[in-house]
Amino acid sequence: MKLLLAIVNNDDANAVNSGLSRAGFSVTRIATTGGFLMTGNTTFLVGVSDGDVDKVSDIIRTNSKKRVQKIPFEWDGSGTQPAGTVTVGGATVFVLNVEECRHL
Ligand code: 2BA
Repeated sequence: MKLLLAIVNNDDANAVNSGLSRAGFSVTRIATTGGFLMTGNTTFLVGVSDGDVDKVSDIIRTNSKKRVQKIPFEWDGSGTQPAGTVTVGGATVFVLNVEECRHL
């Protein structure tokens, strides 16, 4: 079994939630905050069998967009995109091994 921690843009969260629920996956969503932009995002916890990891990833990918956002503070980082901006998303997904899941 795996636990997916998926960090998603708030603007995509309802679409991701609906996509996962319609496909029969149980999800928990947590209101979180990105440490760099210091703005809200949504983290989904999704416990699934090993064989469903790709299916869940596909649903998250399909419903998550890339966005260019302004950095709300002075930043001297270099890059190929407009100064003072970063590309956020689609989604950042961590896949963790789960020893056991108990519904008590
Ligand atoms: P934030 O921390 O607010 O980061 C927003 C975007 O800013 C990131 O987009 C990335 O493009 C850029 N960024 C983040 N840290 C940076 C840094 N130290 N220097 C330069 N640019 C930086 P994403 O990579 O798509 O990440 C979106 C959100 O996902 C992040 O929001 C954070 O909440 C989470 N995240 C991403 N990678 C993570 C990681 N390795 N560990 C924990 N959370 C992560």
